[in-house]
Amino acid sequence: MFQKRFTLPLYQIAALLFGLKTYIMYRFMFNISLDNTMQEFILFINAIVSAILFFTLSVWFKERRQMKFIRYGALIGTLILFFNLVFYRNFNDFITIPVLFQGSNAADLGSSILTLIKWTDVLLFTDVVIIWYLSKKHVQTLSVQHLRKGKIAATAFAIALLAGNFVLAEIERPQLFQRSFDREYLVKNIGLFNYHIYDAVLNSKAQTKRVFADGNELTEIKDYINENVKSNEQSDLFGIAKGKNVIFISVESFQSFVINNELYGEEVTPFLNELIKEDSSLYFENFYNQVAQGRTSDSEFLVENSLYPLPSGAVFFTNAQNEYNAMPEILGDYGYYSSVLHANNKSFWNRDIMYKNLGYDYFYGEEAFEVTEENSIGWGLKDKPLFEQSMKYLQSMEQPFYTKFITLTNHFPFELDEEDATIERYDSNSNTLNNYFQTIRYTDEAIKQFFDQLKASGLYEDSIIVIMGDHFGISENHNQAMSQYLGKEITPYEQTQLQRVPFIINIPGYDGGKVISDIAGQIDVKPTLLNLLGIQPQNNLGFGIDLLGKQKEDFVAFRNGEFVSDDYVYSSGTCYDRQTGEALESQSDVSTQEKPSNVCGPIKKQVEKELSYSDEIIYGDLFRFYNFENK
Ligand code: GP9
Ligand code: MN
Repeated sequence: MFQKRFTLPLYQIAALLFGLKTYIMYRFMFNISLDNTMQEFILFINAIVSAILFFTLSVWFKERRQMKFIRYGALIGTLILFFNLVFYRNFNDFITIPVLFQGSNAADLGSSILTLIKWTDVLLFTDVVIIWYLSKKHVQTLSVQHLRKGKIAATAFAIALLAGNFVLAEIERPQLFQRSFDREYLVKNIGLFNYHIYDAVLNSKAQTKRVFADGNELTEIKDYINENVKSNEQSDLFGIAKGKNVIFISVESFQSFVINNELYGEEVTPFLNELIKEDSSLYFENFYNQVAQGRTSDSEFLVENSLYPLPSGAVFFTNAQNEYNAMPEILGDYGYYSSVLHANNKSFWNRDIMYKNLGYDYFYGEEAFEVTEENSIGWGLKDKPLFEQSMKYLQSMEQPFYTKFITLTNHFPFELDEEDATIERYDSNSNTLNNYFQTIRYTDEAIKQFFDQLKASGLYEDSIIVIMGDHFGISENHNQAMSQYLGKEITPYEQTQLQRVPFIINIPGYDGGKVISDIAGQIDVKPTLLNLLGIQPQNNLGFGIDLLGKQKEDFVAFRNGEFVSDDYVYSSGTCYDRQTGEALESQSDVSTQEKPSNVCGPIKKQVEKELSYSDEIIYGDLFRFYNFENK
């Protein structure tokens, strides 16, 4: 019936049928958000390209095996799509390998699985039936037998297509592979099958490092911490907030340079400027963010664990299965109910998985909020409605609670509706910086409004409110505009100073408020908060200090090995005097210099040691060998 010269070979038919089906599923059965035509295009081609690559591999087999490869390939591929679809209908997320082995998730699915399958799902197997039939009945006409050259050419062509797909993906979402971001982004850009391969590689890398660790390393690390980091003297404020709720607000891209600063004669953040002056507030003016590629998620990791994030990739993705002894877990042992309120896709930064592992009781993600065209901008729900809509959750929450808000409006590219703008735009060559003042002013107002609501609801008196910037919003690319605004040149020293983010602890009823100038970092948040709450786990392991206690560790380390110490700032290979900003010495590697003037060298060595200890803990999943006693 089939004339060889009129028909495509089966592997090409299969690639087209299967590729189109995959695209149709992405588009109409999964709920993948597409923001522009480029994304739409990438979604379409990644479906087709993956199918072409896979089915092209069949040309390496002889006739019968070729047919077998194609029909089983189509069947298994369809089953993978189908399982993902069922999983997606329940969790609104794609399957990841660790999740498959996580009892709770599978059990969740087990009971509801029948309600998640629709009878129309049978149609998903239409192409499999066609391919199966053709592969059995038309072996001769539909198989191909290329010479070696032909096989190589066909495979090379398919690989070139895949490379083209990856290039487009990288253009659409720079650093997609290094930073991982979100499963939806990965699927959207490289397709479900490539995503599964990527996920498998990421996991096996983490697993290999884990397998060779045995916990002996911990003794050395513990000694280091006792000797160099922790101080044993308790702060005067120990327990001052005992039993209070903790409301932690992680403010997106909030940098300290706007605090107590003006734009065209107007305060940028009037509410927060007032708040830090209050007797009930502690404000740390030299508090630095310490994040790496995992951005917001890295800042969360630092805060919850007092461990450093990883040098590459987001630890929320790479080591979400580790054993931790995070703040929500510790607070849980003291009767706290913990939750996160963040109106974004739950799987962003792998939060849905990581939060459970950190001990969070509940995550109010995007679907917990009413998000409309009118009340959202840029990345999603605006900060004012976020807080407004959260009040009902806070009011019905079991107390004491530990609750983390993550704001969104002040996120790059800092978009804001005209009617929400209450300060002028800046005028420079950087639109990013120009917009920034308006969005951070908006967030300042949102926090003010939230404080009013907390007071009106009676929750304020029973809580402490912590406000922290997660990381910078204005990158080095905008240094010219930044230098225009600040009225000074942005040297590497200033660049480091720009890594300061606000850290405010407001303790209603307390009247010893002050501005604290000691250097501090996100790594110090956990011990500081726990001490205020009167909690001091005996054998806690972390690299931060209680900022209100007798200090020990005297530097703030950045992930790239740079640091700020009491006296020096080490940035871009140069050692600066911290007070004057004057360069002290400049050489590519200060640690190799033995001269007495080499003041940054010894600190740099210790910073590197500390970072590598933290990495050892994470890569080796060392806490699984450690017995934490939180009470
Ligand atoms: C997304 C938000 C922003 O949920 O936390 O993440 P970022 O891009 O800042 O890391
Ligand atoms: Mn962020």
